[in-house]
Amino acid sequence: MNLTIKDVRVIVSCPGRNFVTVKIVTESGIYGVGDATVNGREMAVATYLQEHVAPCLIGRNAHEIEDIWQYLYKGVYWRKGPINMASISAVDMALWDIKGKAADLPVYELLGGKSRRGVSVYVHATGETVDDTLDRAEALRGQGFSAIRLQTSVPGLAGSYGTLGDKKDYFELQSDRPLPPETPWSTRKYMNSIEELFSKARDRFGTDIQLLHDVHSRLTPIEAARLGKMLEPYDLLFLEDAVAAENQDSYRIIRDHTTTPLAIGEIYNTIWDCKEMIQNQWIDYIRCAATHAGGITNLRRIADFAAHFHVRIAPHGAPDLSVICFAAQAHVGIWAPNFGIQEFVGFGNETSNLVFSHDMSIENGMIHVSDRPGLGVDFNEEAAKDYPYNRSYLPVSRLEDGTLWSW
Ligand code: EZ4
Ligand code: CO
Repeated sequence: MNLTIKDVRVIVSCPGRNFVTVKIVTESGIYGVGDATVNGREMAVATYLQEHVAPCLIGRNAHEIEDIWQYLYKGVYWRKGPINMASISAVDMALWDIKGKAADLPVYELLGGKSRRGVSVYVHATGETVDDTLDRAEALRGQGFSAIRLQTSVPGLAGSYGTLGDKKDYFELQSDRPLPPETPWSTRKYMNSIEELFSKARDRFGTDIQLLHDVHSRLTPIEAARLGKMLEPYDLLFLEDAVAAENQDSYRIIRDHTTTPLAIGEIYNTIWDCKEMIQNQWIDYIRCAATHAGGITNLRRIADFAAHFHVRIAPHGAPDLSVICFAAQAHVGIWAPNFGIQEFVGFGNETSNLVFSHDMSIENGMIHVSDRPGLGVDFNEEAAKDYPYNRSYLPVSRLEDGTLWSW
């Protein structure tokens, strides 16, 4: 079987949301697909792949996943960075897909086989009011989900993080405006309202259900410490992104004050971004995504490193990651001995399913991973042509006096 790479195609499409997809084709006809989407900066990755990465791959043996990974990481000289790492990630996923197809085995078998029956997920309940949010959570419970992230608009701050606004679902573009939308933030209003959401949730659902919350990096370390203490009685599975952590030491401050479990990692690109917080056991879950943290090869390395420090993986599962990323994470998740939980907002909508096809299914809050060779996801290039790229930005956040804040 001749697995020499003969073509590397980079396709940017918008079947609901923008996705950057890589398709690597070998002489044998076997091809693989990967996800390189960096939400709001898609064309930067596409150009990087097309202009700088693709030429280096033509003629290479697709089996040499590790050497190609090292070549694109060390060989670039500049290392790290979201654009570079998303490009490496997509190439890596596509090569694992090819290796699986060539071996006639699903990727999880190549990683070491299944460690569990399925991949447990948590879903999102978001609403404009506490009651609205809890009604949605109840509906999700009815569908068999038992781990639910709760987000409610902060009273007096329309469109605060986590709510959908006028969107039907997560798979619609979050911004169809010419420039980033601006949303307001007030830590005082948030801190004064957040406890009610969780106390009412426990009153209504009891202690069987697992609850989560995403702070989206809005707090300082000492504020996050106070929030963690405030939410301790409600027994969260984890509190996500309490603080933006370019400075990993911030998590030591939170950890010193609260037993609420902590999670972070969706914007991290390498193990270097989270090394100190993992080895010092300041966090409980590392949330790196296959698309942003170096593909299957590097997600596996992060998982293995974290396992030594009681840190479990809980990969990012946002709608701006394509189903290819989701499948890659499902293969890692069903294998990783220290898998924790997978974020899940659905496999897409009618439009995105025309472009990405897969046979994963969900039952009782657990994903059944595809047994097809490779990743088990396909990308329909013809269908993608009907959905051209549509520039879209993530929102920015400002304090009520106009100061730019973390979104
Ligand atoms: O805001 O993926 O946990 N999920 C999240 C996401 C992120 C987006 C950014 O592109 O925080 O909704
Ligand atoms: Co998040």
